[in-house]
Amino acid sequence: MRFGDWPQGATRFVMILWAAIALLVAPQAAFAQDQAEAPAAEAAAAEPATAASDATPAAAGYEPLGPEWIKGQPTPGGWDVQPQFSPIGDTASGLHVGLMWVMGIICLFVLALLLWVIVRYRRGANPTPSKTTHNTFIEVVWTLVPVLILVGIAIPSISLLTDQYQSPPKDAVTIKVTGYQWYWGYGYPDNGGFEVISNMMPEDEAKAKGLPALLEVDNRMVVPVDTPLRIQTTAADVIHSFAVPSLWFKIDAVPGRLNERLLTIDEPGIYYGQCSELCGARHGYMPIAVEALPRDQWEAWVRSQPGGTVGDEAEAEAAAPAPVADEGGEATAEDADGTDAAAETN
Ligand SMILES: [Cu+2]
Repeated sequence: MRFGDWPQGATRFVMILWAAIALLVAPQAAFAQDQAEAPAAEAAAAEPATAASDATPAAAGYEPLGPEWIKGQPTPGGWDVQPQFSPIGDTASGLHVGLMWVMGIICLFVLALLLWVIVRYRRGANPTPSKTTHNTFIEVVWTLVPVLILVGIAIPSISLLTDQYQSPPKDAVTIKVTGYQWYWGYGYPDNGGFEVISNMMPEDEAKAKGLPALLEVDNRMVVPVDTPLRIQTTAADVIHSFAVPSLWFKIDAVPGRLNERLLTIDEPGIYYGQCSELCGARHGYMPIAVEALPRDQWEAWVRSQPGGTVGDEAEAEAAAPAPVADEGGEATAEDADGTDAAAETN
């Protein structure tokens, strides 16, 4: 090969490869998007029948949903993000899949270039190496193309970021989540101000009921489905983090502060999460169980709580002091039996 030949060859190779990648990327990204959306759509389509048979009888009173309603939980051997059940989760997991494709294609492209150089320009095949040091066209290409890729990634990333921190609308249902060592409290200030104390269900009991041990709780955080929820988090002792992977939701619970995020759940079901900030000896034993119910069943649940009110009832009773559920006694007793020392070592 003569001096000056290889840059042209290389340029042609790079151009052809980029054209091929451009052709590949567009349909695959669209395919990935479809895949991400398909399960949710199927589940939604299948929903009404199950909802009618299983959950409607409970509308009059309140029955906790059974294991057949579990939708968000880790699976053995799982390596991908959990299926998503919120609008933000759908967008974010779609972006995640798209980015994995971009990363994969770039890695393969660089690997292919590397292998090509190693084979084609080894000493045996190319005894007189070219002395070329600059090629303006290639330099412009390998500067511009990465810039365009990064801009292409930045646009959906930034819009996702702003969507995630959108303020909840005025009519959103407020739930104040308080992290305690080591259990959760769920306050409903718009519905009479009662607080539900949520401790991990003992393993034997959970297994007997067919519910996931270490994730199930005695009292779930019950919320209405398809309704904007204003989730506010705080903590009573140390920093905790309220995280539910299948709802694409994670926010720190910090003592003395109130963090807030909007959450909307697409489908009725049970969604599990865990405290995700190392908070002491029993950090691994303060799971989160979110139970999303159709609006009428959720209202029935609210009315079954001490001081629970719905809509105008809440305004009428706003002046009255709100009673607080006293299930916390058990957890407080746990605190006393020697775990204070552990808390101090955090
Ligand atoms: Cu915690």
